[in-house]
Amino acid sequence: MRAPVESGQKRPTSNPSLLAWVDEMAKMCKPDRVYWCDGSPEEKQRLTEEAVAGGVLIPLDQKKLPGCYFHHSNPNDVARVEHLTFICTPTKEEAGPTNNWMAPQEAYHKLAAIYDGAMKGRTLYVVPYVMGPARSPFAKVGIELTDSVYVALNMGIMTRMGKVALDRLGPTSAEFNKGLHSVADCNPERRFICHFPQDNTIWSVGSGYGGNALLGKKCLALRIASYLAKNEGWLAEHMLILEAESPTGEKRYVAGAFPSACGKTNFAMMIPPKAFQGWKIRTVGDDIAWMRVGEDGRLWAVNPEYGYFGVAPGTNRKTNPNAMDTIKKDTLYTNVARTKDGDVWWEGMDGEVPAELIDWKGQPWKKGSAEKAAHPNSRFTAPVQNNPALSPSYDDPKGVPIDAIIFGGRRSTTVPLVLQSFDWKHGVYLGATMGSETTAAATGAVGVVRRDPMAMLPFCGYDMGSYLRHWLDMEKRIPKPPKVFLVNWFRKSQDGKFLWPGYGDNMRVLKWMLDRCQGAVGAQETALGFTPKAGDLDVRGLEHADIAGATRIDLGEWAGELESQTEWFQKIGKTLPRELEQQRQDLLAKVKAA
Ligand code: SAT
Ligand code: MN
Repeated sequence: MRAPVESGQKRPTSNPSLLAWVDEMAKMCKPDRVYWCDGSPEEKQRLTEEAVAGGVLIPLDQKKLPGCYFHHSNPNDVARVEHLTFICTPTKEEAGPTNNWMAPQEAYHKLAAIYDGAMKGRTLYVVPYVMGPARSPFAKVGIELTDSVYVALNMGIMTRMGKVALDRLGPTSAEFNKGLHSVADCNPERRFICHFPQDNTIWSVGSGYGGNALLGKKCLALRIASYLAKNEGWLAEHMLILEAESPTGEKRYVAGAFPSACGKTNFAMMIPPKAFQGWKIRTVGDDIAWMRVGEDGRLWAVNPEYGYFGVAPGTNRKTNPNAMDTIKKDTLYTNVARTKDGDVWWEGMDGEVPAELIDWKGQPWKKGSAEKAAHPNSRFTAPVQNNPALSPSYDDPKGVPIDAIIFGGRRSTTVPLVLQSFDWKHGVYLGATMGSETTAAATGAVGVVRRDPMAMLPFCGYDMGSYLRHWLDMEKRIPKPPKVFLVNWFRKSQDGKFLWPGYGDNMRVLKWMLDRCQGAVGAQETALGFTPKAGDLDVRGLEHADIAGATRIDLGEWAGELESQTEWFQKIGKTLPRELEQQRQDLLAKVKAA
């Protein structure tokens, strides 16, 4: 057996648990070199040069886009693969009916055979990282071992990476997430994303893409963290965190769960319309929130991430000007289209469609082509510091206090623009039954409504019924709970037009929700919850909206919606909290009586 060769580098830690594990994994994967990342700017430059030399990254126009590079993934590897994602708990029941399950021993065995020698000829990068502000009691250390320099560079943007993590871990602690990742031969037949919550371990093989490969993100910060959160009494959620500062300087915070590619990044970076002069919206996080009960009895949230892994198509100066500014420098672009002179392009970008492009696969592309130039799930990876609307609180170790929790899906019908729950339990019910039309963020059919509780269906690391029970139980733990709302920016008219303009105009809905938290604005009580009545939403300067259509509750449609939730509740099965089925029945009775 070939011993792994180190690149003459002195190991930057003496932590025995860490060293022993790295050795063991290296012995299995057999890389030519083991390289420990320190997270320094010099290292970033060196790894970038290495990636360019190896054809993994292609430099873009460094005048226009300084520090920006393009990467195209294998065309068979462009999104998360939910059917190949497994929760490997000792029993199938712990993973629950909505997750794929594999027995831990079987998973270790199966993947070990693929890892065996998979890194021959390659470098194994040891990527230490912290999720959360490094000094925060919320923070968690992970170590990702990867044979992809692209992954190492992405992790350098998405997390607090390098020395900071080894310092946080210290010389003796064994408390770190063990993430092993190899692109191996990038064969979808031999692609597995396996989570071992009891071992605080993730094994990912056969994919180099986003949520499959950047193990700090969905794998640790959601799947493993949700399991830890349940045991420790906190919440790890697929939520943006937004700061709203009023003209009088009062800051309030909301957390919002939306499925992948449903506008979380846009909402978190929103620029309010002119009528809301003096309001400032800032981003604390755009994808993940870890929330704990503070000493004051409120729910406090941190963003465990350090960068944005955002969807490129549809991002433009109108939909998200702050994102456009964020991605002007030091950004990695994956699977977008390019111009011949090294600029980037995607569907839905501002201005004229260029006559000729290089498409995401590297092929020549002409305007009018039936094929899309950028992949619909093409992405940018950019550091949070680039965001002109970054909240200074993003790095606050204690987090920010949450006033409102927002659940939202992509629904063409039925679900109104905004609905306030009657109470916490009803709010949990609204989150638990939330549906959304599927997007390109995961492989599979696009546009099909599926139930996606709290936008966590693909990210919950344990049994869904127990997860919903945990949400209900949190009520007892939070003396001053946030108010809970359901929103839908995507409702359409009979002829297929959006009823609500969305984007910056969502400020109008946000303002109503914030005012509701303070009892400062009216609402009408419907069978399903509180909605704004005419005059409650600030619509000064609003054009092209059918407010009545967007906010309407159609009791006939809702009777159907409530009936159809039975199937979903049956799928969750015997661990479904009784209270949630009771909520459904009570609402159905009210809707039928109305
Ligand atoms: O690929 S990721 O899972 O990181 C992005 C997403 O689907 O939300
Ligand atoms: Mn996401």
